[in-house]
Amino acid sequence: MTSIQTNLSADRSARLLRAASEDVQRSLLKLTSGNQFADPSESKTEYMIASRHRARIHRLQAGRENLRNALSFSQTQESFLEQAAKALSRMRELALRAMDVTMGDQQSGGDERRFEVVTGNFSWTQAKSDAENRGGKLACIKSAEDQSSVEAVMQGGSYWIGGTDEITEGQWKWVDGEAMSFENWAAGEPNDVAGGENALQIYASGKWNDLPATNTTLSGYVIEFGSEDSSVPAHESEYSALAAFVESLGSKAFNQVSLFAGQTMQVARDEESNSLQTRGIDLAATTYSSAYTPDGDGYFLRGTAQAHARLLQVKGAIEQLQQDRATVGAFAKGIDLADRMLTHSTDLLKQTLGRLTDVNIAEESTRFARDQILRQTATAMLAQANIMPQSVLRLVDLERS
Ligand code: MAN
Ligand code: CA
Repeated sequence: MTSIQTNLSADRSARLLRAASEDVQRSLLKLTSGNQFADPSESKTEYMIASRHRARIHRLQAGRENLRNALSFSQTQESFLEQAAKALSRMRELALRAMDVTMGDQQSGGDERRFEVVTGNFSWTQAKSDAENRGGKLACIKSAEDQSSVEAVMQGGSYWIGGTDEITEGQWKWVDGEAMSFENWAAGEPNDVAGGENALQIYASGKWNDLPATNTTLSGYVIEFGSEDSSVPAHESEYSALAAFVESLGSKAFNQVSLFAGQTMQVARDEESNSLQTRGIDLAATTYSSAYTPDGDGYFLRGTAQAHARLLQVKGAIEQLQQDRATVGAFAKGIDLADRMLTHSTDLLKQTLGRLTDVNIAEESTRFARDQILRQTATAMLAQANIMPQSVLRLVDLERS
């Protein structure tokens, strides 16, 4: 067999083929990854610009996340303040009425207890604050008489009532703090299934069961109005329940951050760490607390003078609340604006990044096709070049033969 030392033509074809194959490879990679810089070394500057853009988009997105949290915070504040506004406006009416009461009304005595059913999907905790929001409380069944009054208003479902042992397991109390003496448990109850049943349910039968306070599948809850003390007039007991409700809002939190403890809020508004700041809302401030704190004997509206003083305090609280709601509203608007600006910047950046990195499919496909043809040609040339010596040999052979 004759060995061929050099074949210049085959060498050149192989080089061409290698180059064309690499181009085809790169085109394919770009087309499948959709990224113009399949290989960082290909275009260092553009690659670096693109990664810087990506990092900035990332930062902007974190900023938007921040703003969105702050927005939820203010929206939660606003929804509680709206409830406070309702309660305070009812408290103003009650204070007015207390100033007005005729001797006859005062002699007609106390605000008799009444039970009613409120239907809806409440957890026990939601039911408790909803009842307070309405100027009542979850029903406290303290006697057989209460038990039949509650059964009389029930409409065949099961409901939450105001008992709980959440503070000390097994020690049942009513929501007004009184220990439970009258009881009407179903057989085997309370059984604290899985250690998680701390709220009181009344079955359609009237019997009681302990249930997880988070359950929202009951028909609703039984609310109690009026006062156990027959000397307490209606406006006094309703005012007292509303006052307790407004006060309780002071301890509300959002993601473990107090909503109304008066601390100033600050949130980054842009990349240069400019920030939006807002004055805190303090529901414990005297402007509010004077409206919801009873006198030394536990009364709010005893006698015309106290009712009059109370009216002024409630008016003060309402004014403060209007200011506070305006503050929250302005803050939320600022956040919304900042969020829109960040979103706009992000969109622009994404477009730029897109232009920079997205494959121009048409261009790349054309290049791909061209490279493929080149490769095929090169392959053909190489094949041709490789058989050349054989043909020469064959000629030689022919000559030999
Ligand atoms: C059953 C009983 C109750 C318990 C509920 C929980 O009815 O075991 O004691 O509270 O299930 O759904
Ligand atoms: Ca139970």
